[in-house]
Amino acid sequence: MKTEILGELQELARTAGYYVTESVVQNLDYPDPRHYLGKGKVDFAKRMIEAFGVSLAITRHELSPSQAMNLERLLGIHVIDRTQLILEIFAEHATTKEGKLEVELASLKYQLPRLKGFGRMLSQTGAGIGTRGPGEKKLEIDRRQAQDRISRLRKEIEELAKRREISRKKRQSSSVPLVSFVGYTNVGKSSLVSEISSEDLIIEDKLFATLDTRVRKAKLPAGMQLLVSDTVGFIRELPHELMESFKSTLDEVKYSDILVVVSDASDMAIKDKYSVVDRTLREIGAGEIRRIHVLNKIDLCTNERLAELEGSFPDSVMVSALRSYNIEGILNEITRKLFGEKSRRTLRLTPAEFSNFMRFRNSVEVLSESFDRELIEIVYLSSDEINERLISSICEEGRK
Ligand SMILES: Nc1nc2c(ncn2[C@@H]2O[C@H](COP(=O)(O)OP(=O)(O)OP(=O)(O)O)[C@@H](O)[C@H]2O)c(=O)[nH]1
Ligand SMILES: [Mg+2]
Repeated sequence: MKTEILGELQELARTAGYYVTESVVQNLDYPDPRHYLGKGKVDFAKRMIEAFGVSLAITRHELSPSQAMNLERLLGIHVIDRTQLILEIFAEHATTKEGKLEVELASLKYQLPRLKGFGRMLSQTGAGIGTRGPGEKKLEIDRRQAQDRISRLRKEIEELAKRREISRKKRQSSSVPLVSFVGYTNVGKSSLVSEISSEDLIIEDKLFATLDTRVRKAKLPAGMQLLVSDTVGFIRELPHELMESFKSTLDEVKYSDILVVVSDASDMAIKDKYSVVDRTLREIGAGEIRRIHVLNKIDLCTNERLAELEGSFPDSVMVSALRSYNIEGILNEITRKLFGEKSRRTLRLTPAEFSNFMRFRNSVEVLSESFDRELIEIVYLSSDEINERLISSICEEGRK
C-alpha cells in the first residue's frame, strides 16, 4: 500500500511536469510534528538533494504551515505537499469558467490558514521596527483580500450552479436518459465516452486530464437517444478543499439514470481503487444509482489476469477503448438496464398529456392507440425506469 501511494504521488508529480529523481521513505507511525521528517531522514534527504541537484521536495501528507517552513529551512529547497501538487494540476487542467473558479476557490481555502504562518514569519523579521511590523500589515491585507475574493468566488460559482440547475431540469423533463462515466483517474473514462459519443475529448496519460463534467449526445444500437457525461476522476484522499469544490461539478452524477463505473483492468490496485470510487459515490449522494462495471484496458492483460478478474468482478463488461473492443458490450448493458424487462401498460390521456407522452416515443413501444370521448387510450410496453420518468413528466406538465 505504502509503495503504491508513493507511486501515485510520483505519477501526480509527473502529471504536473516534474521529473522525479528520488523517493525518501520514513517508517514512523506519524510524521514528525515539527519537521515532518525525523532527523536521520532529513540528513539522508539532504544528501540526496545535493547528489542529484534536486530543486523541489513533495511530501505525501499535508503539511502544517510550521512543518513546511521548518522542512524548507532544513532541506534548503522549496517544499510543497500533495495537496498543493494536486491543486497545481487542477489549476492547469481546468478549462471551463466554473472549473477555473472552483480551483481558485479551493486554492484560496488552502492558503488562508497558511497566511497566518506566513505573517508570523514576516512579522518576526520586522519585529524590531515597532509594535506593528510591516509584515503584519501585509498579512492583514493579504488575508482580507483573500477573504473578499473567496466570498466573491462563492457568489459567482453559485450563479453558475443555478444556471446549470436550470439546464439540468430541462434535461430531466425530456425523455432522454443520462448515463455518467465515473471512476478512478486515468482509467480511460474519456476514451470510452468519446468512443460512444464520437466526440473528441481530452485523453492523456496523465492524472486529472478531465476536470469539467460535460454532457454529450449518443445513440444506442436500437436507435434510442442517450446523454453521456464524462466526469473528473476520483483519487484517494482528495484534499477536502477540492472535494468540496468538485462536489458541485459532480452534481450531474447524482441525477444520472445509470452509472458506468470504469476500472483499469491492468492495475494491480484495482480493488482498492474501486473502494475509493464506491466511497466517493456514496459521499456525493450517488451511492444508490444502478451501476454497470466496466473493466477497461484489457489489451494490457494476460489471459490469467482476465480469468482472475472474472472471478473478482463477475458481472463486469470487459473492454478496450484503445482497440475499440466490445464497446457494444457497454451499450447493450445500458440498453438492458434502461429498457429491458418491459411490461405492458395502459394510460388514458388528454390531448395535452398525449403530446407529452409522445416525447417518449423512442423509449417505449406503442401497441395501440384509441379514442374514447375526449381521451386517448394508449397501450404500450416500457421498463419501470422509463415509465417512472414518463409519468412524472406528465404529472409535472399537468401542474404547470
Ligand atoms: N492500453 C490501453 N490504454 C488505454 C485504454 N483506454 C485508455 N487508455 C489510455 O489511458 C490513458 C488515460 O485515458 P483517459 O481516457 O484520459 O482516462 P480518464 O479516465 O478520462 O482520465 P482522467 O480524466 O485523467 O481521470 C490514456 O493514455 C489513454 O490512451 C485501453 O483500452 N488500453
Ligand atoms: Mg478524462
